Amino acid sequence: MAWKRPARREFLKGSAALASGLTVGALAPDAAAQGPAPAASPGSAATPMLKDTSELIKYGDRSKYVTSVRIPHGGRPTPDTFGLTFHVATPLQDSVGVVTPSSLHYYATTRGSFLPDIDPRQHTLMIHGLVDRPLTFTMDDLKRLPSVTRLHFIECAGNRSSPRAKNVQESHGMTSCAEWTGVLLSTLLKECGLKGSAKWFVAEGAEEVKGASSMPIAKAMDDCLVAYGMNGEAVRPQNGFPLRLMVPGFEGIFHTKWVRRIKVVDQYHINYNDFGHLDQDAKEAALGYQIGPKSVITFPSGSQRLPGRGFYEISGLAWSGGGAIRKVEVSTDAGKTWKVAEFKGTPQRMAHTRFGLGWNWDGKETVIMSRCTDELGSVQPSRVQIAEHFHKPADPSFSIPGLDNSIMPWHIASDGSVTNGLTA
Ligand SMILES: Nc1nc2c(c(=O)[nH]1)N[C@H]1C(S)=C(S)[C@@H](COP(=O)(O)O)O[C@H]1N2
Ligand SMILES: [Mo]
Repeated sequence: MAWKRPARREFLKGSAALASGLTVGALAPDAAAQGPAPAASPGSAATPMLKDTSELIKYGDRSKYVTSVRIPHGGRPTPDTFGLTFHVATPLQDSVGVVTPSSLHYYATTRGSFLPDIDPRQHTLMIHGLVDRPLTFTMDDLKRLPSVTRLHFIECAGNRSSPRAKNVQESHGMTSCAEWTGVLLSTLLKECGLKGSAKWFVAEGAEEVKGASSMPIAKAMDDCLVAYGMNGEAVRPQNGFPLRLMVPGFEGIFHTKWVRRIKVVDQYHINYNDFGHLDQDAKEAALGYQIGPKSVITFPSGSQRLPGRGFYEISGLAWSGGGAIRKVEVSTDAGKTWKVAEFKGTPQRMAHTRFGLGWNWDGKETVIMSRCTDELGSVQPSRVQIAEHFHKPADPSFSIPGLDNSIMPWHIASDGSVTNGLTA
């Protein structure tokens, strides 16, 4: 490597100057003093060594120093009256980049802690109803067809900027983003031949009732896929192994896991999942099912603590059911002024987009927040704007009906502790 590693102190000075021309705060000298010693060369006596066991050779594990874990989602009592856990939330506060590792992807539970345990050699997907040729595909059949690989988020409708949430895992942990590989549903439907009367489709998972939803056929022909791959390997059992439906940008509940049957119909069919989705006009329904535009700051966020004033890169995620994210703005003065954040990588359609903004914290109490705009020009609203829309601007107990894509503020106290900005 030609690049020579600068001393840590110089590096911090350099980056802060680059970012904003501001002086390095009180943090930098401390950090320089406490910074890690230069890494010893591998194999030297100073470095503890991990034994490369056959398990590690076969399927690697993360470092024992990395302890980030999923938690049962707190939106409902867990376990509930029936002993069941609702959903399991991903630790967004520790996330970097845009891909959620499969082991940390949030998931919807089904029948408590029981999961369909499906032998892929036995699994089939049947497509029937208003088609010329009903067809049944085995997993091998599906893997012979042209595939697509796309980055997409999934988000449960229960994800909300709740004043009760202590941190971003509790408020927004029911969204994740993965690289999904599979076959476009339009490829399969063209194979079957759609009849002219086809207007809706119903997807059903292995549990027969839960997971069944009615969706407009136009969405099926646009960008839905049946996915067998997730982040470079098979979809995990918790996320629908061996096959799950992806309905990019629609509420999580439509992304039928363990999908085994798709019926093409001429009208809306009510299903177990459709409480709250009673719109029978396909165009209205499609809009109503779409998530966002939505964004949240993941660092600094609730339960974290800034060690002192000085330079920080504020980091977060933005996503929308309406397409790609076009702009993210960040406020570090409780919404008085906004700065345009930088994208880390190219925003993808219906995928998490990582943003960052360099910030020099002066050590004073403040509130930080982000808001995004998607490719349709829709802008993420504040809670107050949504309350105004429902004619309840001054009601402190106002809770947002339906999907909540409101701005999430984080309060930073002068001691650096970060808490929910809706309650502070
Ligand atoms: N078959 C089936 N599919 C399902 C569900 C289910 O209970 N059964 N839950 C849905 C809900 S409520 C959500 S939010 C998403 C979550 O997808 P994930 O578990 O892969 O994160 O799956 C959806 N698909
Ligand atoms: Mo969900």
